[in-house]
Amino acid sequence: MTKCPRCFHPVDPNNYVWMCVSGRCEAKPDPAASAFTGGPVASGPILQLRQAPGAAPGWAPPDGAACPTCNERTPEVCAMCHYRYPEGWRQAQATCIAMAGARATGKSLYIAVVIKQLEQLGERLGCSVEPATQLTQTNYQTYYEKPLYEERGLMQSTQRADVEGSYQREPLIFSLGLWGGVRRYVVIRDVAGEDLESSASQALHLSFFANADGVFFMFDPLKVSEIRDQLMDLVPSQLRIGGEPKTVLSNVLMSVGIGTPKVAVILSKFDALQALRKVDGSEWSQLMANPGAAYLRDPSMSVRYNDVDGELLHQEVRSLLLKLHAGPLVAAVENPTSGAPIPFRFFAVSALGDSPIGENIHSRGIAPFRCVDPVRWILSPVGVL
Ligand SMILES: Nc1nc2c(ncn2[C@@H]2O[C@H](COP(=O)(O)OP(=O)(O)O)[C@@H](O)[C@H]2O)c(=O)[nH]1
Ligand SMILES: [Mg+2]
Ligand SMILES: [Zn+2]
Repeated sequence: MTKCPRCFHPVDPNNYVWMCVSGRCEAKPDPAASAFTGGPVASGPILQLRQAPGAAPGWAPPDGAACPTCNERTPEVCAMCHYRYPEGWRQAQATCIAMAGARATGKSLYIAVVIKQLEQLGERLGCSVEPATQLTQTNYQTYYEKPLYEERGLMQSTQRADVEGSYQREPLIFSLGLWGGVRRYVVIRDVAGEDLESSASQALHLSFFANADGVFFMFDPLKVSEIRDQLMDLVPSQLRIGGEPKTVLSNVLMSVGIGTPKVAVILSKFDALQALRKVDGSEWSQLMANPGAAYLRDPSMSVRYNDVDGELLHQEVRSLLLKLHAGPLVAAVENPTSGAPIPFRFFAVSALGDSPIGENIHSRGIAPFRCVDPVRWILSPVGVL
């Protein structure tokens, strides 16, 4: 069974909904689509067909429902949020990932870079990783790839979802090719940290967290003043600093509710911690010069996700988080207030590999570190990548 790329609800095998997109029929305000998008949406006529009780096994609706008004063939949409499924979506399998974290923790740059890394990994493994829809291709190019890889600059902060034209309303859908005879996709939903820092985090347009397969929670070490102080003369200070990680994690876990996504707690901007190697005589310089540490190696692009390395890294990052005064955060995933255990793992990544200078990336270019690890951890149970 697969999931809707926008609301992440499982696709119901007994319920089919189509929407007229001919443009010739009157579009009316669509409360369901608006609530799940976070802004006003108008939709063409909507048709629904439910399987009748006692229908024969293998029941399927007639192929290609036609709009009763204009008679045009209508595409299938999600029954919950009216998102138009890509072609053949029901027969495919999608792994759905939701980004989380306070403002400026590095979520959007991570997406920009991890997609490139997944493409490279795909090449190495002989499968192609590519945008599954025209909209994903355009949005990825415009908002992620171009600012970073062409203009060599940083990205704009992600706007709140209720701001007209905020790009994260659209999921990023990437095809991973055929695995075990099934078309596989990975869907990534970016969010604005600002939406997660406030009570807006309970809104319907963020309800996808509950149905996600993976939640990537980013923790920014530069938010820790002790680290910023030590780095002062070593790397340019960053212009944007975000909100309280613990508040955001609580809001995210509240949105997850009774859902059971795997939670990757990711120590981002790891290059900044690695730079502490140069601070003479400090505890951090010793930690960052430890030749045996998994957090100083990067085997992430190897043929298979290495679970043993992943477990080692997990333990090491756990102790780094405790040193970064993130004990409450560690406790929140290890002993969740809901009482229901959360499957979680700690990671360390750097999207850029080096500190940016003002609004530009470093002249040495982009050197990602361990970016694909969390994605491979989420995908490993389905045997993909
Ligand atoms: N040193 C370093 N800084 C980073 C890295 N990734 C992001 N940043 C910094 O963090 C800022 C916010 O990144 P962005 O991805 O827009 O954060 P978002 O608000 O969580 O989406 C960027 O402008 C960079 O200055 C990284 O890998 N290394
Ligand atoms: Mg962002
Ligand atoms: Zn949906």
